[in-house]
Amino acid sequence: MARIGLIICILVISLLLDQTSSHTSKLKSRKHSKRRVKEKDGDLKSQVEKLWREVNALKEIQALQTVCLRGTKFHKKCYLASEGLKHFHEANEDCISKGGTLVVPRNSDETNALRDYGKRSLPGVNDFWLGINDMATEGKFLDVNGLAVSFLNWDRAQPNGGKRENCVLFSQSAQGKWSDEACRSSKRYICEFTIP
Ligand SMILES: [Ca+2]
Repeated sequence: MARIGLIICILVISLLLDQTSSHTSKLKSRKHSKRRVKEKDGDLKSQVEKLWREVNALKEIQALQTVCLRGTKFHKKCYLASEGLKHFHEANEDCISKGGTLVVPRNSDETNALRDYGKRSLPGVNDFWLGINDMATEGKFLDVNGLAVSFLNWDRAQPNGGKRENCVLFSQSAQGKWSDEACRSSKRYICEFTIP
């Protein structure tokens, strides 16, 4: 009887051990599959993020194409004239919200392109804002990105407004020459968009 008891006891212990080990291996495989699911989730997430980036890049290209079609294209830039009058800051913000900046002619070719486009898109308008100002330091004219402007095209006796006039206008009657003006004046403007 004692032997049978011993055998039963050994059987029970071995059964228990077997169950425990199978439970552990089940847990292990569950952990593995959880990890696999996590990895799959990560892959999907990065794929979705990549697709979003591509969609946004396409949206930007499409927006730029729309701007170039509505406005005009010159070399690696597109120009788009404003609908209404705005203070310098509002005009600047409007251009930024469209993905561009207030226009800055960098040479005489761009000046001529702007004269032509200005006459066509803003008929009867003599002057419009450029993305140039000396708000930070009087007499030191910077573009809207805060960089010094190397091409300067001042009209005779300009700039002459000192601290009262810190923003710059493009003048059609002065053949595209510049003058300084109070930034709070309401003027038409042209936004510039760089083609990547
Ligand atoms: Ca000034």
